Amino acid sequence: MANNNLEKIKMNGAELLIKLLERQGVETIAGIPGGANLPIYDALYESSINHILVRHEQAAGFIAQGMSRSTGEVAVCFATSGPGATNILTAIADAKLDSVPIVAITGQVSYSLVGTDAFQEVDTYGLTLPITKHNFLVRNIKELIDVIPEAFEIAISGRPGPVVVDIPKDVQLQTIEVSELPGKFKYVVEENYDNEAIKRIDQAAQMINVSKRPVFYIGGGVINSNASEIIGKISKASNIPVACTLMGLGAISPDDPLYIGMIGMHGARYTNYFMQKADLLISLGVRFDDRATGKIKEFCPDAKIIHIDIDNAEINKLRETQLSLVGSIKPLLEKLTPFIKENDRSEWLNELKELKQKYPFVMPSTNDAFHPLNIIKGVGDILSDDDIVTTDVGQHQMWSAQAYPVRKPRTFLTSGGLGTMGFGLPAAIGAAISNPDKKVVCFSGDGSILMNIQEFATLADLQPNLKVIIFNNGHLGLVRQQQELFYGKHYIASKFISNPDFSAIARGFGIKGVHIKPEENPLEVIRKCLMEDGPCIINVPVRAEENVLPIVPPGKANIEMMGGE
Ligand SMILES: Cc1ncc(C[n+]2csc(CCOP(=O)(O)OP(=O)(O)O)c2C)c(N)n1
Repeated sequence: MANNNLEKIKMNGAELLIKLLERQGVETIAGIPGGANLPIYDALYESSINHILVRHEQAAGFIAQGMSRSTGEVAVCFATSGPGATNILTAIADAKLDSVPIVAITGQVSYSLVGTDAFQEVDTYGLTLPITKHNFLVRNIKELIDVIPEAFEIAISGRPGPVVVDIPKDVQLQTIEVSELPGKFKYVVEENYDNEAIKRIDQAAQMINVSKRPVFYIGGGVINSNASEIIGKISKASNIPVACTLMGLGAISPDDPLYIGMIGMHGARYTNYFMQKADLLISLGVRFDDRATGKIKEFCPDAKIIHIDIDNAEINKLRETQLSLVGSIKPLLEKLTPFIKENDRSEWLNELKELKQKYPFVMPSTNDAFHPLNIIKGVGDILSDDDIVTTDVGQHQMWSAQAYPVRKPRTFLTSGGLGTMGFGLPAAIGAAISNPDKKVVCFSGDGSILMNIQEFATLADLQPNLKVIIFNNGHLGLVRQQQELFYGKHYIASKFISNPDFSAIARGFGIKGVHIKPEENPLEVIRKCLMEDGPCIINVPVRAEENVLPIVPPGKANIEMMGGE
């Protein structure tokens, strides 16, 4: 415990919580008050912490995610007991699957009433057990002093993830006299390797040195461990091409000549074909997710696997590994680099060149100004490398992953593991709050935006520099596409019967709304909106029958992809 020179002062649990959060450096918290967390809000009244009143608790969770994903820091959200807590569950589950460090603090009915079906009581601890990295039900005020810094430590250490702290109302009101409070938790990356680990680092280098056809296969873990730069260096010195998963986008710039794009379900043909020929996969911060690997048995069948990951549980989970290193990726690569020999690998790079020429990623004609791929690429040309893009979930998400030039880590925020419609807008609000000097754009669909559209009100409150571009196809597009391709065109529940006027809705909430007309140039309208400050909702009508291609059919190998030629 660090002495912070406090006189012994008396405070209640809620005041103690807020002091502890201030000491962790928390500047902004999103949430909604209610009966079971009102003492916490009362303590917040005196605090320097800024509060964002959202209109649905799920958005509070995703705002915290947007803050955290864009900065790498732990972010906090609040919800009351019962429905407040259940509303925030989706954002917590989403953070777990994408390894995002957030701390969700929920109010609970008084401890003496827990288990009695009291008003607004749900078992938040039980509900969040399988979807958190860790969770706490705080039983008395003394526990709080240690639980809060511990929650931050758990959220950010090792493989990051969400932590829930459920605080009963009577604990919030209990009093305590304290003179010392814990200081800010600082995450220190372990860099002590035993002889066994050093031997394996050497073996990994040998495997890389003798490989004729190596590929880096990198994911979100690379971004979490800030390892992009060192991967770029090794790749350049030894001519090793780099492929990303959806979560790895931004770890390497698309302008890098050795970058071969996103692999998997919607990867370019040449990327998936090239991966298939690898004799060594240097897998970094990935989890061999089926969207990336396709049919796992047929994924890179001739490749030996080196797997480097912070989470031991990922090793050999889905694919047998020939050599694994468990730890933070960046320091492990720093140890590995001196042993890796320079190599021109000209044959391998020639194969890449040929495949790329023969099976490139095919963009639509530039005359097709309303095609989402052209618009997304065009927005990428307008925005700077540091600006931030978020997506919702559906076709527009995959088009964004294919065409948006993500040049830096933490600038492309998307719900990868859970694939949650409704993620985009609140995540963008969180990113905008943490990065007030950057432009933020959310690519959404007419289905997804309606899942958290109430947050237009939060946009009106905060006036962030945030634009939402809605690709409006009148459908749940990705569902329609699956029905067309894999369910015999049995279109059910994928076409909307009515279609709201999103620009009018935006104006109804007090923010600017723009509807792009067929005779207009969509990118010119968007460019003008992007040059103006403040929030704006831009509705772009797009063709319903457009598909995301290529696509790997469910259960098939990546090289069995359809379309995109
Ligand atoms: C909360 C949630 N419910 C259902 C789904 C299943 N789902 C995946 S994509 C999709 C359609 C998304 O439609 P829209 O947001 O309009 O985007 P589009 O595919 O048309 O670009 C649906 C329903 C989901 N991912 N998340």
